[in-house]
Amino acid sequence: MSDNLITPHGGELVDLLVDDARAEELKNASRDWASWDLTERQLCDIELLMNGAFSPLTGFLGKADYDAVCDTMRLADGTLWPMPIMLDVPANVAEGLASGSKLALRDPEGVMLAVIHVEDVWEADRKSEADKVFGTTSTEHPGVEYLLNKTNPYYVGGRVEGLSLPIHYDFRLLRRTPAELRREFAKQGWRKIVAFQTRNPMHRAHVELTMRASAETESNLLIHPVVGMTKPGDVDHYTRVRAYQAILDRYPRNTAKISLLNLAMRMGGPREAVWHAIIRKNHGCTQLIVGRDHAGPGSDSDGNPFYGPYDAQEMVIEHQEELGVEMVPFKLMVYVEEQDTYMPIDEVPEGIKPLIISGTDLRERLAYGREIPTWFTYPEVATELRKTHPPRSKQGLTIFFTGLSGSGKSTVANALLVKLLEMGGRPVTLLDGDIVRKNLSSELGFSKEHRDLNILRIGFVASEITKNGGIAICAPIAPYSNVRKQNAELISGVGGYMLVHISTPLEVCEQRDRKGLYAKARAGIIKEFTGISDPYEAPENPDLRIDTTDISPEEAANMIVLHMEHMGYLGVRKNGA
Ligand code: PPS
Repeated sequence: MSDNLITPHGGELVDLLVDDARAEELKNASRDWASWDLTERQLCDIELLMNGAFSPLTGFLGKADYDAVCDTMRLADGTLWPMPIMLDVPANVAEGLASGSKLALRDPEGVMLAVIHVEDVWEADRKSEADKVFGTTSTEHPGVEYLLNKTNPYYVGGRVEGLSLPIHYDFRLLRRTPAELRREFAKQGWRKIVAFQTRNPMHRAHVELTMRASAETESNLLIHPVVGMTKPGDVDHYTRVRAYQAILDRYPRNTAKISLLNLAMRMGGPREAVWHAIIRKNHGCTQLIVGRDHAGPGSDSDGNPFYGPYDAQEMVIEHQEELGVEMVPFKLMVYVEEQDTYMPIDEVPEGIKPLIISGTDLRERLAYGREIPTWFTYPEVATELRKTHPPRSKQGLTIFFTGLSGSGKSTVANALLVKLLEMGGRPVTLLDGDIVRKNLSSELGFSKEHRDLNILRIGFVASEITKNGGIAICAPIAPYSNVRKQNAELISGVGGYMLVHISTPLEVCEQRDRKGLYAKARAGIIKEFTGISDPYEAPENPDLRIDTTDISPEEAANMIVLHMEHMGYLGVRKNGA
């Protein structure tokens, strides 16, 4: 790589923030304009637009730029720009806008952050966009999932004037704008800066890799983690940033620094890698590390990856001269026990089997409280991870029963409640169907809409209990699978979730008819009765299925306890106590 490619501290930076007088003027004028509350992703995008991280963009893309970016990875004037940066709005907002309108852009609290001078408003073909930008229309790709299911159908393009950057209260000293970073680099005499992009905790492999990159290129290192939006399910940024801070001492003094980037990733693989290079150049970096599967969205449900492991490297290399950022490519780094060292997989001597711990393996180790070897990560990183990812035996948990009226849900749930209380350890709450309907859902009936609302309320309460380390036992009929799934997703994000189908057949439930409700339902006195005059969608893959026709509540509760133990939710007793 020729040295002249390396321009210290980037090219010209766009700054969309106006001065105080203009801000006041815009604020006053905005009384006559429509307003739009920015979505989580738009908040990230507008910050990076306003502070110049997305230079040369001066606003959200208009139609001509959008088409050109989708088709050619370039703006309409030919400038390399691989990712559409769009202001998506619903039809009711788009209807009131035309070329020449102004739209006030606000944060969730209603604070006006910017104005867009509308040039284009159009309904986008988001499927075609997905195909062109991500190379697939499969919603198993997280970028496509977001585009097709979470963005609004209309796009508004135009120049942006910024009043103020979104406010962050966390890690303020670690958040630097492109201009701030460039100033720091210049002040410290850093001329060559290699950037490391990451959305994951940094383990030994990453530290070794970044040290190698820095040493080989004789550059200073910028650890530049994404703290905006990453792949759903990633470790939260609070945990990650604490872990990054903890490992900074591992680098030779004054050679490396951390700055946080409020980027909303698209997981767009090769195109995203080019985008990352532009963003890093804007932050004053001269090189970018591109490893295996950079910004990769993972694989589809058949296990086929959306991109090849080194597609991103190829794409960046292809545009390297034009980008003005040198790529520092890396193969997968693996641990070679015999030499107690990390090395790129293609340098491992023949006959030696390197060691790797996958993300899934690490999650399992955390979930079961198993050892995390020091060759894999530093103790300070493991400590941070364990704080927010305690073993399952210390996490909260929801045990969600579903089944027909009279199937035995309440009886088994009560038996389980008592068993868990007897065992001690975590607070336990029973949200029984009948009891919930007497308080939390007292105004609801049994229409589909009301039942769904009832189940979502139970799910919300259970998720709060789970988040705070308790056990929630829920025992409603919960006849509809869709809303059960919604609850499962909500709760799994904050702790454990187990679905127990009490599958006692309708004939048995009807024969028992403890409350006399089936007789009334048959006689038409009670309408919309589950199993008789209303549907019940049995879950396809519950964690447990228990038919109480021939077993006692005690036995059923015991089955659940054993399953909890199997899943690691009860922990191991020490010394056989
Ligand atoms: S749902 O569908 O999950 O919201 O139902 P749930 O909150 O569990 O309430 C079910 C209890 O309400 C009584 N009940 C009825 N059940 C089903 N269908 C109709 N139409 C109905 N009307 C009243 C019944 O006692 C249920 O309690 P369990 O314990 O399930 O027998």
